[in-house]
Amino acid sequence: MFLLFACDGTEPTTPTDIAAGARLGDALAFDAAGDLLVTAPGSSEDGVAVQVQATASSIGDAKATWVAAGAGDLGGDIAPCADADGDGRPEVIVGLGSTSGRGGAEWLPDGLGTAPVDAVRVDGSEAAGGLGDALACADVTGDDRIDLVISAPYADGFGLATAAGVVRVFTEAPAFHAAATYTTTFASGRLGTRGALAPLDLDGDGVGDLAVGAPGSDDVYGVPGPMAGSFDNNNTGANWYGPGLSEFGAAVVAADFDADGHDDLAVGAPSYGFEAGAVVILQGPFDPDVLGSSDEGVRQDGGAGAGSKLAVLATDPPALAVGSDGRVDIIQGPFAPMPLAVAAVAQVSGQSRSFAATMAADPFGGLAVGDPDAASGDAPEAGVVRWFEAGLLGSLTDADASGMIVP
Ligand SMILES: [Ca+2]
Ligand SMILES: [Ca+2]
Ligand SMILES: [Ca+2]
Ligand SMILES: [Ca+2]
Repeated sequence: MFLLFACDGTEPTTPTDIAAGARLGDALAFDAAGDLLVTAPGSSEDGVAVQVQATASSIGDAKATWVAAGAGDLGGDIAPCADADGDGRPEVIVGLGSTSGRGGAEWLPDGLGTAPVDAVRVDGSEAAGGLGDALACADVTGDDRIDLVISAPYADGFGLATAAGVVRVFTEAPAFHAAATYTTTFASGRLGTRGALAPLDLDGDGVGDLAVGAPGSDDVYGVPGPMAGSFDNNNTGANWYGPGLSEFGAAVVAADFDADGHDDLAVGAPSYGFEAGAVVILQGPFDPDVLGSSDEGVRQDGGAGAGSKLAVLATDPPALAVGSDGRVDIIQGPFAPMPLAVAAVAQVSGQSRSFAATMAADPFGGLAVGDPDAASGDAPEAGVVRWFEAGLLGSLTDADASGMIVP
């Protein structure tokens, strides 16, 4: 049973089976139409992904459900694809089993809820590599066609860099062939860990690029497009580094925070400064070969673990949701002209430490917050997703959510 509590207090019910023990909200994303994509791995042999209808003022019915048979440890990311195959209809890509093995991903040409007869499956090639932990759909090959960007943060890099992490690019839907592979030379870098893969235009040349965090080595890399072939941090790209053991790069998002027409970067560093946590905002456009440090950005310190997750709120100007252990800080500019102090405009506290383990911003200025380890009702550890509509201000708790999704 799957219950959705709408803003107006009604409790619509839809016949979706998500068993106790699932981790509802393990991955969240909004599609371009504003609907919420949610995964619930771990309930049984099957993992479940659901598309929930959302508008600016309500979150309501489940529109579509997709069952990953035999993938109870679904465990990967979920992301909308605008239209990679050019047929005018949006798609979805879902990560499979990234937390427990080789991982993989499935591209669903008609989104969730349809028989995946034409689905394209990419399997991880490396034991415990975790392919699918982070996903993005963006053109990074420079041919104006959307590519699949899939990370395997525990895969070995070229040579002997154990668990350096690898980002793979697949191009030309629906056939999809491997077009590019990017890795680092630092063992245990965990390049492309969940939430640390951001398409953007680094240098403002109109060609799509990537920003990728490697929190195990406290690095963020800017990878310039067009991407092709196999390469690593030593032979191309920008590099920003944080203080040692800061986990700089645990989360990376891109947006034009200062409204100057160029993409900027926000980087989470949840162990910055004796584990207080911080977020650093770096102002674009960027030299595609720059080597810089976190000191070049605007830094906002936070509570324990701050910056473990980030989301960009679709407000004008964009605000930033900074996830911590059990809390979200909403910080807002003016970010222009940088550097100016950043002010927190809202703080939302949860009762569970896993509150804000995942976050996704809707297109209307609101925020969905995943709490995948929370108990809900009589279903222990089944997970909860809370949705906060636009206009977050002041000191709030998880009880102030405008809508809630529970198994
Ligand atoms: Ca399509
Ligand atoms: Ca492309
Ligand atoms: Ca570019
Ligand atoms: Ca900017």
